[in-house]
Amino acid sequence: MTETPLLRPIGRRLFLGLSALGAGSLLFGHAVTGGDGEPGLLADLIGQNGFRIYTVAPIPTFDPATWRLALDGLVGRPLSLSYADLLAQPSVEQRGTFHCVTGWSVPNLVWQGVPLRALLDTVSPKPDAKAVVLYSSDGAYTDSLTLDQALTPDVLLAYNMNGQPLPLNQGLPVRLIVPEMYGYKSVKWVNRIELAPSAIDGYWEVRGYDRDAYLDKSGSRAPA
Ligand SMILES: Nc1nc2c(c(=O)[nH]1)N[C@H]1C(S)=C(S)[C@@H](COP(=O)(O)O)O[C@H]1N2
Ligand SMILES: [Mo]
Repeated sequence: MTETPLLRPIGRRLFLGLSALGAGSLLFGHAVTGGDGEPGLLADLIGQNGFRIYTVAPIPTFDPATWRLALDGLVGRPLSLSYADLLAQPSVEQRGTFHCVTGWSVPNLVWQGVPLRALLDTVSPKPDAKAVVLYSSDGAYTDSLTLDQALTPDVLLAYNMNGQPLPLNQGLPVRLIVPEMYGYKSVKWVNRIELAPSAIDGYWEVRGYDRDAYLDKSGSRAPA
């Protein structure tokens, strides 16, 4: 299994990129330095609990007064949730291990959030909706799931990690958690979920990774 690209530490590009990241990201981690880095990755920082903090674009700001999560596309009833609306939804807590395809994992995490399935029920997907496309407020990162994958009960829009709101650089206010798949499906800073006729290649999938990122596959990198 080939899994080197994201592992290579970031060199000059990181330092060029860091100025755009703002102070927030630096409060939570040190830069991993040296080497030339993966084309497409802006920063690789050391986070809490063994996380490596990845971003492909400057970390977006979060204003709870103006932030919205849109559910739209092939739906009967589009929805726009404020942060307060999101926190008011019935929530669940799940324990799990977070796995990046490059080889690092973080065990024993408790995620709290809203099952994606519950929100999808609310918007009434149309019969031709077969996938969800997730967008990030960083303006760059995307990913998708088939509708069947998105309806899996443990797929979560998580806003708390270990009892605390997500750190800004880990997706504040909300990120996707797909327990059965590698972390690249776990879009941070989700601000739009579009119901679509088919799945699309997300940010890393355009760069060679499989759309189906199941952990038990013997390598989710597409053959070169
Ligand atoms: N918006 C956004 N979401 C993202 C990424 C990213 O760069 N930008 N990286 C993905 C990858 S490859 C992984 S492994 C996890 C890393 O999560 P962390 O930064 O909280 O460690 O976020 C995923 N979601
Ligand atoms: Mo990853």
